[in-house]
Amino acid sequence: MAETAPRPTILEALEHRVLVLDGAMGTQIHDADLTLDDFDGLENCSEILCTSRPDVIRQIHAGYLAAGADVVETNTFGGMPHVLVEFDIQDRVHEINRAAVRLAREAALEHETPDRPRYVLGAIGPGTKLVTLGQITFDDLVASYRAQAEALIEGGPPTGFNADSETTGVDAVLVETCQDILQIKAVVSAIIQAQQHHGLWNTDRQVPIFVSITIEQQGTMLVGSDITAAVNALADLPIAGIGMNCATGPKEMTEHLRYLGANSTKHVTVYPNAGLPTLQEGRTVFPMQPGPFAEQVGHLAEEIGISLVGGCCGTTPAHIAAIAERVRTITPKKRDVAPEPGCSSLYRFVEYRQQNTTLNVGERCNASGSRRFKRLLEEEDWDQIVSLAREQMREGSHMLDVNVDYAGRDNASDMSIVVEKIVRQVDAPLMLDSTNPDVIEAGLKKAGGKCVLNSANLEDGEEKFAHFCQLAKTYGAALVLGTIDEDPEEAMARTADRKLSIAARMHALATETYGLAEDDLMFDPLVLPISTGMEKDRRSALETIEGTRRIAERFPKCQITCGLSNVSFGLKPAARQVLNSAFLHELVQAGMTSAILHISKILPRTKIPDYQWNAALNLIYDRRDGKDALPVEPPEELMQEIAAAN
Ligand code: THG
Repeated sequence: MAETAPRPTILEALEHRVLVLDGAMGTQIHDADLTLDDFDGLENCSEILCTSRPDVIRQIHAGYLAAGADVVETNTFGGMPHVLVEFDIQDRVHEINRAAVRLAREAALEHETPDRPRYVLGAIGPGTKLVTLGQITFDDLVASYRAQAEALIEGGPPTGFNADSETTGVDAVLVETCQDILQIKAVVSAIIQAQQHHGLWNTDRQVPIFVSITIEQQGTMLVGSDITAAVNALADLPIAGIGMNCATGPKEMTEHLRYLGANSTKHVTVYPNAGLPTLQEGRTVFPMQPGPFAEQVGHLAEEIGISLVGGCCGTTPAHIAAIAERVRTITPKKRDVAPEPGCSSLYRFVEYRQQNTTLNVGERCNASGSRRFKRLLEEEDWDQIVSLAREQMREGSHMLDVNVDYAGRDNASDMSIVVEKIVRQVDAPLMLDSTNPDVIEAGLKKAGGKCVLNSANLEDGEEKFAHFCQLAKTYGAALVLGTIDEDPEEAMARTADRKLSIAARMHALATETYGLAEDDLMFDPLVLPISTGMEKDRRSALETIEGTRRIAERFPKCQITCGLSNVSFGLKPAARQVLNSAFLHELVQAGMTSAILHISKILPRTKIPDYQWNAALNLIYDRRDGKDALPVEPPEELMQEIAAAN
């Protein structure tokens, strides 16, 4: 007997051809002329048809498969508990989702041949409540999606032809029509948890996750995120594909898809509506006919290198047949993508490497770094906190550090509230700053963009370090790594040597053990004040500069940041301004890429008289003898102060 090749997984199939997804479910259900009885009396609950009229759903799948679809989606768009509860059938989540998987699989099996496998995607829609709009919490969303995901993937994907539709799960999950990045992070977490529950995650039967976002006609997702924010915030999540569906036709998606194709290393997918809807005699009509629709979708697939194409609202088996015909001969284009490293606000992408300047992180939303912020926190004056955040962006910050650590208050709750307020009202990526990972996680559950976590170090050993790395991994965040280790004598590295060696140890742990991307690591060589008058602090600035130089040389792909203002604690404001500015200048020469600072208090070299600049450099480089020291003009208040510290 001739041996048949094994059934390729959906990811293997995507390497060889453009796969065709099915079209709209809603229109097909509508055309079936069903009565309220068919819906078990649950008006507009299309998921119930999986159990009340399985014949109808199976027939719709069959129609798309016959038209040439390689992939069909389960009828489970609203099949999660927090949506089904609206029909009072939340206790039937497992039953309904299993029935949906079975129907799609039965139809797929009927059309599957050894040279043309057919795949089932488990559909998970956006639900009816968005985290970013405060309509549901992140944790409640994870719990709800997890229940649905557990049912969809139960049994794992088929391993061969002749799958058992009763006991196997979907080939992949499709999280679709996403309107909120935070919601996507919740669903992805839920699907991972569901796979861990079933023992599928990190095995050869892991179920791939595809995410499809919806960009409204005005050019952003419902909560305001543009494609740059979405691509960046999802880049580090373990998803196989990212794409677009719904809201518009293919033409309106072109620019967003081009960005996706050029900036995402994942598979790109698309299934547009049949054009922009119009109202005809009180009915919504999608105008694009199969021919032009398929031509545009096919053209996009060729140009951009899209792997999976299909149709959303208003598309029919005729549209899918036309697409199948159009893409039959396309071989998937190999895309060579190297995304620019960066993070994002809820709204847009921000590069880590700014042109001609550091990535400036505003330091003032910090309970121990700003008297004003501390007072506003005590007064719970959230509006003024938002104003302070906004002010820093107006001054030229690119990102905001947020630290609410303050004895006697519920720090996790404060972080949650502050981030929730800032994230929507201020277009700023956030650096969540706390020594307590639970406080940071409270912020992550409110921040749709890609955050930077500040910070992990080895002071309390590798377990706590691991906790920070895992948070970064789970939420797709970047991570500041402070050069401190367990050494009881000298925890915080004071020499360039130790700064580099601790950095190297953290780099290995973060990348090899926890799988973080190199360009998302932001080393902090930790500067201590040089203004204490104590001998042991005199070399702090220069060791930090030298440490920066060595870390930058050794890890050129990583970022480097520091809390700039630390260097001058205790000095008068005018002296701090000069010292901080000169120090930043030297750090940048050494390879520093970012700084946590008060940007409006930084002066360019040209705005500071030479003698002041020299006095600052003498202090920074600990030049005390006449030989090395730069010329400094005698007495003046500012000079006296810098000199006094020297
Ligand atoms: N590394 C990393 N994160 C950090 C630090 C660091 N986060 C906190 C801190 N250090 C950086 N942030 C600040 C914020 C404010 C000041 C210094 C560092 C500061 N504030 C004035 C003061 O204390 O005199 C107060 C000004 C006011 O009240 O308005 O100097 O090193 N990774």
